[in-house]
Amino acid sequence: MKERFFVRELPEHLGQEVVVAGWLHRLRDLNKFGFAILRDRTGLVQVVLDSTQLEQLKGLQLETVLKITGTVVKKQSKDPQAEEVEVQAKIMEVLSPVTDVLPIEINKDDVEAQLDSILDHRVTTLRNLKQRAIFRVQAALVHGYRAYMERQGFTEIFFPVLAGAASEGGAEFFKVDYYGREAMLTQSAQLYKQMMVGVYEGVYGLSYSFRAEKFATSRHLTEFNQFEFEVGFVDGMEDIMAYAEASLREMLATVERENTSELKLLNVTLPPLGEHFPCVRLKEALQFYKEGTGIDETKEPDLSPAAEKWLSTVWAPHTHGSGFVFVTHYPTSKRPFYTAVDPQNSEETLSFDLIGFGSEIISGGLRVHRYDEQVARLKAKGLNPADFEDYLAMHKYGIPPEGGFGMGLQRLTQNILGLANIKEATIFPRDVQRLRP
Ligand code: AMO
Repeated sequence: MKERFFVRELPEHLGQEVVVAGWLHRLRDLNKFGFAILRDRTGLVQVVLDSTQLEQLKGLQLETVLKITGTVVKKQSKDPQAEEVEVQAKIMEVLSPVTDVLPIEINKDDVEAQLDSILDHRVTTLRNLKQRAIFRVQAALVHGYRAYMERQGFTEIFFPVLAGAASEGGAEFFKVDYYGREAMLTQSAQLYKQMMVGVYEGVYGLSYSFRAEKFATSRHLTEFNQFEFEVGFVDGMEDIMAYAEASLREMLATVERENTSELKLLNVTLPPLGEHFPCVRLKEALQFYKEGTGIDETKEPDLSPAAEKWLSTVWAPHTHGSGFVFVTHYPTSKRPFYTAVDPQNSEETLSFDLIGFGSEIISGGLRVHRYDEQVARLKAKGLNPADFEDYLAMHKYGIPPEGGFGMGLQRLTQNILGLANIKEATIFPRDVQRLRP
């Protein structure tokens, strides 16, 4: 629509005739005249309608799509959600009449319904201003990530989703019948991003990851995205953690820059970053947790959700002014076959998680880059090296010492916006029960 103006631009056009177009968000019919609140992708504006225009809307429901030609004037009656100006309508065109009442109201501050109903009606509930703001923030995270990685001179890669071997081990994968052969949906882009280190040295991309999780939790999806990263010629795990921290800082700065109005609408203050993210070994982290809370999980091979929460929302902010903490040296038994083992202690790996504002958002580490060692590690994990022939080709024909990380897109969005359930941070979530819309 060539001549269209966006709601956000209207204050600059006071006194002018403009064309605005959008959805009928609210309507107040006062008989002789009325107020329509029109919503476009930039905001809400009040449109003053005369009785003929109100007549045109008879029998039509909210969300009817309208095109209005009118004059921008200073606003008389105040709607706190709308702009300073309003439009005095001259001509109103109904572009798409809606005759059915919306299943769930979307024009209040919040959508007042259970999460499952909100998700069932995602097509319309996402039109609510707060709901749609979540995914503007998510998009800005992607912009920030890409900008950071491009500046480092790394190459963006698009990874396959159908694969012949599982990367993360365990039983959490979906099988697919592929012309009579068994294939699976990738659990991550792990194997592919590593292979590409042998070509481009540094690669990144946004992957689709599938996990056949057995239970629905507030932090797990069966389909999600990861910011993937892998780089060669590193001196150690610390190099990779530095990339993780720097990229995350840029992503959050991008959100602050691009999403001022969304953050305000969602009433969100981003987590404090501190000067640098603290870094502790798993054993130390569990010890701190015990000392801080009296809960003894020091024998555990991993952090519990409660420990992750305490570390990132209590311990790290108080000791380092940061909502983020790196936890390193996870047990060899708990990390996948590609993870490098600590030469000082074969029970531990050179791997890390970044816990950020409530729970784990990044997993990464140094990888095994020598052929013989990788074959031995596969065998030790009970896997058959023959199933990993393509993967092992990169080791056989030379890759440098390397490592990388994966950062969950939806998990990160959930945590920084303080959303109770990861599904709120997923545009069309898939979980144990949900496969629609
Ligand atoms: P991992 O399995 O820890 O590591 O996943 C990395 C990050 O992805 C997110 N995540 C999830 N988000 C939603 N639902 C899930 N079921 C889910 N599982 C994981 C989390 C997590 O930190 N290949 C390695 C990464 C690497 O070492 O490069 C991997 O997949 O934010």
